[in-house]
Amino acid sequence: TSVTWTLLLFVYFNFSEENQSFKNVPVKGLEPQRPFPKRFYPRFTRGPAHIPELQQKESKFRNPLGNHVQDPVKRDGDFSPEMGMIFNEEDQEVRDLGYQKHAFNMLISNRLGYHREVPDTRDAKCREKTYPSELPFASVIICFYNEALSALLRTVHSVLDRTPAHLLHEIILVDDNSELADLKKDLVDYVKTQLPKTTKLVRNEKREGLIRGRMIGASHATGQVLVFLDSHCEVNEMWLQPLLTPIKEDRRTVVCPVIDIISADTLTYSSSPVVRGGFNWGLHFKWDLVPLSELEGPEGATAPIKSPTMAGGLFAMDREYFNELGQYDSGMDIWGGENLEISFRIWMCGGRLLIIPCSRVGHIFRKRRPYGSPGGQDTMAHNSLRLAHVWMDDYKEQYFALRPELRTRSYGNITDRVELRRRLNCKSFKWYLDNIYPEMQVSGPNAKAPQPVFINRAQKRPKIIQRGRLYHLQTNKCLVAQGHPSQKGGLVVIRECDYNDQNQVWVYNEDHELILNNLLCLDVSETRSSDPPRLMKCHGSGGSQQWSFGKNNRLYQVSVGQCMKVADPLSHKGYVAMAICDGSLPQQWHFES
Ligand code: LR7
Ligand code: MN
Repeated sequence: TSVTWTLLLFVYFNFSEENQSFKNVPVKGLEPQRPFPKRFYPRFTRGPAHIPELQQKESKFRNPLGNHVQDPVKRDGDFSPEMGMIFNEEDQEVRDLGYQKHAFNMLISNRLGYHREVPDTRDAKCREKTYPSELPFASVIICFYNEALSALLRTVHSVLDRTPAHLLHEIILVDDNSELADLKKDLVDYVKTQLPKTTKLVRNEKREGLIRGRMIGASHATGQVLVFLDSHCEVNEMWLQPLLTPIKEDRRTVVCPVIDIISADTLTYSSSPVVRGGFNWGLHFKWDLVPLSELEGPEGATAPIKSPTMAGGLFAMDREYFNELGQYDSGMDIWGGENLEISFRIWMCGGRLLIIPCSRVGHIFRKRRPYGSPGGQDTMAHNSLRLAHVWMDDYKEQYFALRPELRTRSYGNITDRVELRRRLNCKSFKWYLDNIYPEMQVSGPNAKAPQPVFINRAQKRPKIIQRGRLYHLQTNKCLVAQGHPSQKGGLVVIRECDYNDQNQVWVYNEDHELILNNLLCLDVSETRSSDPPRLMKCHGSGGSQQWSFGKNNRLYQVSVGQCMKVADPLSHKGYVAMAICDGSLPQQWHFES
């Protein structure tokens, strides 16, 4: 599931050297670059100019944390943790609805508008690279189901804004029978009146899922190369040329950009380290470090990297080759498994799959998948079964060892796919494992492959900005754990300050985390924003554990867009809660070193 993927990604980041570099990258151009008629702003958007606090002074919008805010954290450029601040009930509604329907902060997405600049996350050497002036032209295919309109249109405009016109043959939007009203109406109007004629909108009569959805998109395409994107992406500077070049050289090369991270909570765009795709025997995709042997060579960090698998959503492929290779398995439903299926197929049937470090595309990483399948089926299991039975030979036993209940589960008719494999004269799964993914551990009768050497990246801890007490000005009390400070899920309360008590010592670090007694992080629930803050294991991914100190001594929580206050300053219980920031006394805190 996407949860596992996100987790895997974080697991990776936790031991990667770039651990810190992917956070807090400045986000430029928070306002839409081109004014559109008002009616084309997403339903709930009032645009940045409507944020009252930011209205006072124009310049404060671009950097609301400018001089008037005493945030102890030094920050880069325009990074603005308070972009999600809630000013009224409507904001709250948009935020909550967004998390519910899309699992990311739609309030911020709407405020960003349809155009924004993103930080150029490419290696410096990429900027010196040149690409052939004659390249195959591309059809960009974006399949979506109930996407937030602002995220979808930012995807589209990022492509229009950052792709040379002669390489962009068309954009094909496939609406997978979305139910949301704005997608059914506002989007149709918008495409008709605001987008170039080469942007087409196709609507599925019934929900097909992303796999058949992409096949439908591809059947409408007439470009030489198909480029698939998820509906919540933003392409970076010079993203397409580096993808098209290897395809021009060899049409059986399939390429993926490096997938940068757009935070679901802050919409901040940040750089991903260059990793490559793998999988585990549960048939879940995972990221792997790149073996040293892959990184040697004159081009160094900018050279394409062979990847055993692709994540699935973002890749480019010659259109005729896509058809020759059997498109996708149309017996796969809704979500899951198609990425491993096409990856195995590419390698086993004479193609290759590369990650192109100089091409970067951001993707919103959500914490959960916000939709299910129409009948509630586990489509990942169904699709994985089909993939195992068609492509994995005896190695499907590795999967069944982990999922014995699936051994007897029916998976539909696969004769066409088995026939395809025969017709294309594809190699065995053993060949794939031995040659393309030797580091995969195989248990049981098959021989173990030797472990390749990996880059050793030391873990870097976020720098401490300040250490001290969290002092509540109105009551002269300090924020402490209600129970033991090591108890996960424990609440925080205010108590008499005791300057000798380690259990009252907080650390504030460059990741904006507040850590009590070096143990747990102050955290809020994103799905239940009315819950009081609590102590949780530090997850290092910002959002629910990101806090900032601002104007009027406020302690602002980035992902819920609210401030922490003492619920009832007269009560000895000392409970705290989150509330709309209003600068009132119960919301005033001081970090005392
Ligand atoms: O029924 C559906 N119909 C659709 O049109 C379900 C989804 N979709 C659309 C959806 O709106 C989105 O644009 O299909 C696209 C992908 O769905 P997501 O964004 O819910 O998928 P994901 O990002 O959680 O999951 C990843 O794995 C999927 C497996 O089926 C697909 O291959 C996704 O494209 C893929 N995403 C990426 O590779 C982005 C990087 C993630 C990582 C790591
Ligand atoms: Mn996605």
